[in-house]
Amino acid sequence: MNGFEEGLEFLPVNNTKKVEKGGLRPWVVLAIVLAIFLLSLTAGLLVWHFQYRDVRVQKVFNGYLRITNENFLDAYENPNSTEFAELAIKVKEALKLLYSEIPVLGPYHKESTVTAFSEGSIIAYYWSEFSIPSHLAEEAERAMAKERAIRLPPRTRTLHSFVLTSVVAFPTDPRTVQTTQDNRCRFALHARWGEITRFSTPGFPDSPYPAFARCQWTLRGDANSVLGLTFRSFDVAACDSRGNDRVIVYDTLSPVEPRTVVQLCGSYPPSYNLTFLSSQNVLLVTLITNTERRHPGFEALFFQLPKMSSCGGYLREARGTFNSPYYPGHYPPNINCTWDIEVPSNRNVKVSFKVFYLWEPNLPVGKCLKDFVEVNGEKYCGEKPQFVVTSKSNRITVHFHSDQSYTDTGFLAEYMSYDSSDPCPGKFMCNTGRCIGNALRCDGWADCADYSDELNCQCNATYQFTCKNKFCKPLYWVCDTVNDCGDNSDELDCSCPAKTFRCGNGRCIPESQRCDGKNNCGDGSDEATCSSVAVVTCTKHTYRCQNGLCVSKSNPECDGKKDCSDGSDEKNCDCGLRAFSRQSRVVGGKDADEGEWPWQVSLHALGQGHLCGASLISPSWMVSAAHCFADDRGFKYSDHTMWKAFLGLHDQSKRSASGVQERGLKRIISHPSFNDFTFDYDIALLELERPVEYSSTVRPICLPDSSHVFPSGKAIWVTGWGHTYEGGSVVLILQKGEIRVINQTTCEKLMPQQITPRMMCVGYLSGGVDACQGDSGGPLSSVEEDGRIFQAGVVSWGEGCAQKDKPGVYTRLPLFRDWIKEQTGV
Ligand code: 4AZ
Repeated sequence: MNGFEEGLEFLPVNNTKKVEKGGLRPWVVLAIVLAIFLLSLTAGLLVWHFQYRDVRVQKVFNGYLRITNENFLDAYENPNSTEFAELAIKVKEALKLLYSEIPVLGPYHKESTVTAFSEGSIIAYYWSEFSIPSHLAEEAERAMAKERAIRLPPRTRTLHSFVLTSVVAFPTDPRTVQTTQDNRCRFALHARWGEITRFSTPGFPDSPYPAFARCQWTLRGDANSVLGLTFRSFDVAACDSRGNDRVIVYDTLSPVEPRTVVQLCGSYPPSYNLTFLSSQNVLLVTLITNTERRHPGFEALFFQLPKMSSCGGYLREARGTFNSPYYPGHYPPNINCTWDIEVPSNRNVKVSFKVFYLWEPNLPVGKCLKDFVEVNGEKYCGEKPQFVVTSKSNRITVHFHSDQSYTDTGFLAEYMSYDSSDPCPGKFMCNTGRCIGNALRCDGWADCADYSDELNCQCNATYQFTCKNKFCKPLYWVCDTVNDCGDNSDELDCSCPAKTFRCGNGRCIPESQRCDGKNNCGDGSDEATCSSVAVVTCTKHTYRCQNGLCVSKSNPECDGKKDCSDGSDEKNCDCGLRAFSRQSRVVGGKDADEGEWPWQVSLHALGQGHLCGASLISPSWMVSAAHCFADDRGFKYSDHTMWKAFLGLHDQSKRSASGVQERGLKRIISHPSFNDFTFDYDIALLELERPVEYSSTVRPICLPDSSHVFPSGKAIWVTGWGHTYEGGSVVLILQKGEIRVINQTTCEKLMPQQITPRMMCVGYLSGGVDACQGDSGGPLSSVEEDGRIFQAGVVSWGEGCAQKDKPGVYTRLPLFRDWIKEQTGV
C-alpha cells in the first residue's frame, strides 16, 4: 500500500497504528486543509447568498399620474368597462417603461394595478408592487422620491402615446396596508347636482362596524366640481397610541399620506362640525379597524359644489367679518386666499381673529411650515385663542395658505377701523390689541392672552395680595398651597415654622403627620397628595374599603388605581364619563355642548316650566335641592305629581327631540333636617317613575365618598338653564361656567352667620361667573383623577348673582353619601 493510497484512506479507527507509524506527508495535509477551507468558503457563500443576498422585500407604492393628451370618458369611472381595461393596460405599460429607466426599480418591478381614473385631463390612480433585494430597498425609495420631485411641467414625458405629467408614487401608507382584498367593504359613489348622498359604515346604527375591516368609499363629483363631506354621526373606537381604528379621508383616490385631509377616531358630539372639502372632484374615505371593540361607526353625507373661482377679496367698509373658505367647515386643501382691507385714510385697521384653528399633526410648534395666515409679514398657525393684529396705516393684507394635506376649521376674523390715538374707546387695550372691559383689569385673572391686563396694577389691599411679580390675587389664595402668582410669592412667608406642613386651611402641623392616614389638618389637605397607599386606622376622613380596612390615600374612588386590597374602590364606577371622547370647539361661549353634562336634568313644575336642576345618579334616582320642593304661595311643590324631569335635554325649546327622556317623579325625599329659613341641609332625592336608559346624552355622575375632599382653589363646573344675569330669565341652551372652591373661613367671613358646615362657597370674589335663579338643584361637576366627573355640590343659594364678594353657596355632597345610600341604595 503506497502513501497516496494511505492519504486517501479516511483513517479507520482501527488503523491508528499506521498513522502513528508512517505519518502523513506535508503536501497531503496541506491539500486536505485547503479542501476543507474551500468547502467552508463555498458553504458560507451559499448561506450568504440565500440568506442575505437574495432576500427580497415586497414594496408597494401608491400613486397617481396625469395623462394630458387624452380626454376623460364616463366609462372610465367603471372599472369593469372595456374602456377602463384598455386605458389601464396602457397606463401599466407606461409605468413599466418609466420604471425600466430607473436601475433600482426596473428589474424588480412585479406589477402595477390601476385602481381608478378621474378627470383632469385624466388622472390615473395606481399601485405598483416591487420585489426588491433588501439591500436596495432604501435606494429604491430614494429613487421614487426623486421621481416625485420631478413634478411636471417643466418636464413632460411621452411614454408610448401618452403625455404624462405629475407622476407621483409614495410608499404605501402603513395605516392602509391591506392584508386581504375584501370587496364587500368597497363602495363607489357619484354625487348629483342638488342632491345629498348618504353613506355609512356597514350595519350603522344598529350594529357595530366589522372588526379587522378594510373599508373604502370612492367619492366623485362631476368635472369642475368639488366635494363636501359631512360626518353626521361619528363614533369609532377611541384613539390610542397604537393608532388602532381610524377613518382617513384623502384628497385623491390613492391612499397616500401626503394627501390626507383628516384622520379621525373616537367619538364626536353631534354639534362638532365635521365637514371637509376637497380640492378636486374626488375624495377617498377609508376605515381601518384593528380591534374588536364594538362601536356604531359613522354616517356621512356628501355633495358636490361648484369649484370656488377665487377666495379672499377687497374689503372697503369701516368694519366687517371674513373667514377661511367654507368656515365653520374645514377649509379645503391646496388653496390660497388674500383679503385686501382698506379703511378711511385717517384711521388704522385692526383684525381680530375670533376663532383660529390651523392645526396639523406632527408639526414642530412655532414654525408655520404648512398651513398659515400671514399678516404684516408674520405667519400664524396652529390653534390660537382670540388675538388681534393691527396695522400702522389704513390698509392691511391677510393672506391664507392651505397646503396639500391636513385641513382644519380655519378662522373667523373681524376687522375694524380705529383711531390710533384711542384704539379701545372706554375699554382697556391688551398688549395684543384686544379691548376688554375696564372691570377686568387688575382683577387677578388674565383676560388678555399675554396677561397685560394684570401688569402694573395697584392692588386693593383690603382684598388683594400683591405678588412679587406685581400681579394682584385674591387674599384668600395666599398660603393655600397653590402657586397663584406664578412666582410662588403667594406661598412664601406662610408663617408655618420649619419642619411643619401648612394645611389648606392655614393650620400648621408637624411634617411627620403628613400622609399618616389621619386628617390632622381637619380639611384633609395633609392626606390629599400622598403617593403611597397605606392601610390606616379608620376615621371619618379616611376611605373605607368594602372589607372594612381604611386607606391613607384621599379620593381613591374610581381613579383607575386599585387602592383597596379587595379592589372595592374601583367597583361601581359606571359614572362620571361622557359618551363623546372629543369636545366641541365652541369658542369663548358659555353654551354647553350636547352630551357634555349628560347627568344634568331639567325639572319642570306643572304650568311653570323649568324651575330647578337636578343630577342623575342611577337609572332611577336624582339629586336636587330641597328648597325646590318646599311649598310656597299656595303651590304644592312637595307634591311629586306636579313635576316632570327632562333628561338628555340641551335646548329647552326642543323637549321632544330624539334623545330627550321625559319622566314623572315617583317620590321626593327632602332631607329631614332641611331648614327652609337658613337653607341648611338643602338636598333632596328624587325617584323617577320609570328608570331612564343610559345613552350618549343620559348618563350618571359619580357620587363622592364621605371622605372625598374638594380642596379650596379647585376649578369646578356649574351648569344649568338658570338666569344668565340677576333679574333675567331662564335660557334655552344649557349653560356652563367654571368656578373655584373658596375656603370655608373666607366663605364665613363673606356671609357672616349664614354659612353652615353643610355649605360651601364656590365662585370668584371678583364676581362674574356664578349660578343664578333656576340653576338651583343642579350639580357642581368636578373633574377628578382619571378624568371622571364627581358631584361636589348642589346649587343652593346666594346673595344675588355674580356679584363681587358674593360667591354662590352650594350644599356639600360628601356629607350626604351615607344618607343617599340609605335612602336609595345607590
Ligand atoms: C336661585 O334663586 C339661586 N348666585 C341660585 C344660586 C344663586 C342665587 C340664586 C347663587 O335659585
